[in-house]
Amino acid sequence: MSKRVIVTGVTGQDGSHMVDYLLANTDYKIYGGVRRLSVKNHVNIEHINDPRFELFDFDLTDPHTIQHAVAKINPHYFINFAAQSFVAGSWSFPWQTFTTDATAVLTILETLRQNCKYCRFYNAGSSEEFGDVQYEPQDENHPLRPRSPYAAGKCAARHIVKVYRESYGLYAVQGWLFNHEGVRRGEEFVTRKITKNVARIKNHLDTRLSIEIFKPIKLGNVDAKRDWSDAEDFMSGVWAMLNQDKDPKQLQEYVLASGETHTVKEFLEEAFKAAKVDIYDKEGNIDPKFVEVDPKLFRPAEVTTLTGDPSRAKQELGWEPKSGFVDLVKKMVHNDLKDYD
Ligand code: NAP
Ligand code: G4F
Repeated sequence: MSKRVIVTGVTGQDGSHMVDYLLANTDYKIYGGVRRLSVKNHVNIEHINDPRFELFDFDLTDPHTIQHAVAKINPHYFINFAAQSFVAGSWSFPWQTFTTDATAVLTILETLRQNCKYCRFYNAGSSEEFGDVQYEPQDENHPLRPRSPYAAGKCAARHIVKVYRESYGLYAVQGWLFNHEGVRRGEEFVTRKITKNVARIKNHLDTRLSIEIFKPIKLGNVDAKRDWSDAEDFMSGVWAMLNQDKDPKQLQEYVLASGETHTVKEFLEEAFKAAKVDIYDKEGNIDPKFVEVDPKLFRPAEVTTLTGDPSRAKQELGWEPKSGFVDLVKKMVHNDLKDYD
């Protein structure tokens, strides 16, 4: 009989890509956890029409849904991509963020320990855990120095995952994934916010009188640096972390990243270039009619720079990202331009 995999967060970016990856690369049955919302948002999984994929009711804030799912499905793998994933929002909803990103992970671990001890568990860790970074690039030995309620929640989850691995021999790991983006990225994250707005401005310039005023893109800290990759490339790395041929107590957790860092401003410039929109004035500066810096979008505490060192994942898992920064920006811009075809 084929194995059973629970994937949570399937309406989001990573969960939906993981379902695609597993359907293409295994013959396993995939159970996707979805919560009830007043407006259904299944756009990222609408394309899937496969009897090996089934949805179930799941909410990280309701322990009964976790216990019920594990009892009913008896999974071989549990991949937890569900979370309050927006760093900026974690200052507005700190309790909800900590409950979903940390306490719920403990609920999953304890449910697996009591009922399904041989299930392999992956929790979605983040480069945000490194936060106020001490050296570049960050590798698996970098200390945890969180700067937001979101990052503190992910650090707490990391500690409890380790405790369950070491105390009970559970196969439980949490990778450090650096920023990964794509055409399913939520519109509040900076990359998608930029590509959506670049497409809007390009359409405006192509279809209306050039003297007509359009709204600029409003951004916060454009000097922040991130290590951006294509989300689709990360799925095989996560799956490899879940399939290490090791005793649980010897398991390794890995950094997945490109090893390259760019400012938000560089992403912005590359995006306008991909749309063939000239944003510079005669002095070579970005014309403020295209971009405005809004102090309201600055965070109470910022992670100013992140660069990952993926060399251990390359050596030990044979994993490396396939596409680069410019290809990622082009892919996202060209996808958002299609809204205006
Ligand atoms: P995302 O697009 O925001 O997806 C988050 C998913 O979690 C959505 O499906 C959301 O469901 C679900 N969710 C939120 N609260 C829930 C709850 N209470 N119960 C059940 N489901 C809930 O995030 P992503 O970019 O795919 O990220 C996936 C995971 O990786 C997250 O844990 C994130 O923190 C982590 N991560 C992401 C990155 C990155 O660059 N993308 C990097 C490092 C770590 P709804 O659709 O119902 O809201
Ligand atoms: O796109 P962001 O909101 O992503 P952030 O905060 O790096 O978090 C993402 O990556 C983490 C991994 O490192 C994940 F754990 C997390 O779940 C999420 O996927 O912001 C990126 C940078 C920040 O420095 C932010 O201050 O862009 C800066 N920024 C500048 N203007 C903006 C904006 N961010 C957003 N969202 N919106 C702006 O207008």
